[in-house]
Amino acid sequence: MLMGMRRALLAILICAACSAPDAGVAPAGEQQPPNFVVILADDLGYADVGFQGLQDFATPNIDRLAARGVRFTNAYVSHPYCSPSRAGLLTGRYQHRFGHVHNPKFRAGEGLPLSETLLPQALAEAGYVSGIVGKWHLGDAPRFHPVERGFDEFFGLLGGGHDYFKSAGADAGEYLIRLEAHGEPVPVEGYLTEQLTEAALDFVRRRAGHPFFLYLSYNAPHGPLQAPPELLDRVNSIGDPRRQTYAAMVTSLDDGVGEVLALLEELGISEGTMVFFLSDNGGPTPANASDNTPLRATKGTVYEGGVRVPFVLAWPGQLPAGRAYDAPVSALDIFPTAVATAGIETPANLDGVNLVPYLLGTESAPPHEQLFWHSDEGEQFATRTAEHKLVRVLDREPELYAIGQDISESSPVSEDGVRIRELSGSMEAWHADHPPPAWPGTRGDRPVHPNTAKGLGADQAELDAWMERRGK
Ligand SMILES: [Ca+2]
Repeated sequence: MLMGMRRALLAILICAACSAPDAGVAPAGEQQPPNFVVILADDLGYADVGFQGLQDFATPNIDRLAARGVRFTNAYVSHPYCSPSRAGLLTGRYQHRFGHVHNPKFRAGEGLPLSETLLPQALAEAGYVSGIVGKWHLGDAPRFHPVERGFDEFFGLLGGGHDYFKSAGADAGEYLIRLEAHGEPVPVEGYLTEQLTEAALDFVRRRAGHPFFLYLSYNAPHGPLQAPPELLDRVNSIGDPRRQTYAAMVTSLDDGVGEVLALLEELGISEGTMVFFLSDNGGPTPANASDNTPLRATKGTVYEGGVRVPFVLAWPGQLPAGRAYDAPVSALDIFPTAVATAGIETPANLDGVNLVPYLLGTESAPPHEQLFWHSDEGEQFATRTAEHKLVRVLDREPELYAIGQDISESSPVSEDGVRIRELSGSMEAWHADHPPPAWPGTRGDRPVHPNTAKGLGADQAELDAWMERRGK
């Protein structure tokens, strides 16, 4: 086992040293780089998987994935809501760097700026075939379509959510429009989460044998709260009907994870497939009856309940199994982890890092000294180091937490003015050269950031005045 792991690692290291465009496709007889499967839940609560302490229903399949991989106990996404978080995940870059700081409005011509390279585009250099099944939410105009952004196949929904039981014609709204399957409109048939699982299994069956990347982007358990009777029956011990429906939705997602894992096993490619599982943001607890315990607040905020997520990385036979990794990591790390493992030269402009050396112990320092968040719609900034987290919300005093001990952000240590100034300064430096939003947000009455109004033209005095107005 250990020797096998060493041999495989050697092959990866050799591969990682190559930069030829086809370096990832190994000749016959050599170690083939792994497939990548990213399973993304939508609006899943922090406490709503078994390995995070879930009590009132079960997620045996997601837990099985955690047991065969590494569970990150300080894992974050780069934004507290859907589209910007996905933009960060698929580019490996803080989405603020390219103005993707709002959800794109449906049929408004807004989407992930074409300046950016997405993970499937990078993996194509090493011969990977990529498919997305599920929610896109990175622009519904033709130029932003997944197949224009590096994916070879798309089955799913272009918008930010969907009815789980029905669809309507081409003129229908975002949540009722027909799905798209390989370029053709198709209706929702049965229960959408199960339909997406079937499409994912179909992709794997067709593509196995060649290096592939599957982005399985479930829209569950994002609203609307809908589940069929047979799923509701499986969680009928839950008294609250909204929580029961949510539990049924997560149960279907968990079933899907189990079916994907079973197929990888059936095809004999479990050990040749790196599987990531995470949520795109924290639970919007009032909206979908999710549970973020013990975190503070919800989706949409830069408190932990908005940005800290369940996150697993499994690569059986290569990475440790059943382990926890405690240093802060980010969804931004998925891109560089995948491209480095595929043997592709990692672009220099990424904010994420390849996690594999950290998980193998060949790198002992933490992957990130500091992480940052800025949610313009809520006028919020946050940053965290291993020890501290600073939260700045418009018109409120800055809040400093000893986040290593105070995961619930319950007791500010605001007397530490020096540390607040240090972290505020680094946050402002991080934000200073970000471009204005690539399109407007939906909040009409918010104060306008100087860079929003002037492009990159705001000078330091204006930025200082802006920060002053936000409240020290
Ligand atoms: Ca979401």
